[in-house]
Amino acid sequence: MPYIKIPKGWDIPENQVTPESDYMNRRTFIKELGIAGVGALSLSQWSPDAFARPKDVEGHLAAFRAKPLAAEHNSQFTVERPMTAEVVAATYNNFYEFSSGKHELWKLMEDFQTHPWQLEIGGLVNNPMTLDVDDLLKHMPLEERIYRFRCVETWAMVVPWIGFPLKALLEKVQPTSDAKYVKMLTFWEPDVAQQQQNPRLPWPYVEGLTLAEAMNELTLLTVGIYGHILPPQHGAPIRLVVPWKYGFKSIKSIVRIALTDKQPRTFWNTLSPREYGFESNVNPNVPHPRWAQATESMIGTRKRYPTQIYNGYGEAVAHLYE
Ligand SMILES: Nc1nc2c(c(=O)[nH]1)N[C@H]1C(S)=C(S)[C@@H](COP(=O)(O)O)O[C@H]1N2
Ligand SMILES: [Mo]
Repeated sequence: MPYIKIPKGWDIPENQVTPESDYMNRRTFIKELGIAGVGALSLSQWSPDAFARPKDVEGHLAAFRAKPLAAEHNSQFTVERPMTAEVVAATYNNFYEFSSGKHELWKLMEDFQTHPWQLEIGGLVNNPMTLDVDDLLKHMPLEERIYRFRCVETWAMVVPWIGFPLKALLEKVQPTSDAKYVKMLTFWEPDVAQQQQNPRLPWPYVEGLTLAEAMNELTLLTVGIYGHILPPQHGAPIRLVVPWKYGFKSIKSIVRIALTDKQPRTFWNTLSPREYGFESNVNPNVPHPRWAQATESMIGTRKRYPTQIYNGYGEAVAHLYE
């Protein structure tokens, strides 16, 4: 059973290799193992729900549902498409620190410790701080927003996040006038996260936004999903959600936020700059070098929709790029 086995190093079943891991297929994976014939999978071979076992997962989710998070539903953010089923979103994830597979992360990460958790905010700010995430949760006004979410690999979902605008936190630390970018880092614990033992990958996972993007009302620091705290596989205890950009910008399990004057080097951009740009706004007219971006497929139902410019959020963000 691939999802209850903790992969050691490069022990990744071929059927779990997805386009975001093609970098490793081509340049490292084949070399490392001396195997041939691992090509890019075509999108039609993906099966977002092929391995999900609702019976096991129900028990897993019940533990989170038992801890609801109080949050005001913000009806300003609605999506015309059906919401993705919780069990589907919780069993189809991307978290490279633990695996390049998607279906087993919920199981693989069940024991990942996310409390207590410190979040440090510093760099070019007047008022740096280190916060306990549980405290932060109590002090920030939490709201629920239903957002479209679009991975660069063309899968998409519609989920209800709980969080607060990143802007609210940035206002507390007060960026200096030199600050131009917001750099964010995930934990680095190779003893816990197996794939972080691979020195060829530029750990820790880093993402970044321009200060204007980070201050946009849509940019959400997220602590919950489907009415409760985030399960580990969704990036507990605190992750970013930037709904108009491809999913890899939405960095999980953040430990540090730093205001900088230079564009940060980010994880996927370092691995493959041609394929994963720093900006990476969702755009149907700019194909990925290896696949089209004109349409997207909803996980769970596989229903296909045309990709929307800025993932449908142009009204709120297009002005940032004029
Ligand atoms: N630290 C970290 N954050 C990450 C990733 C990752 O591998 N590591 N994957 C990204 C990608 S590619 C996507 S599509 C989303 C997936 O979020 P989900 O599993 O909650 O759907 O997380 C993003 N954040
Ligand atoms: Mo992704």
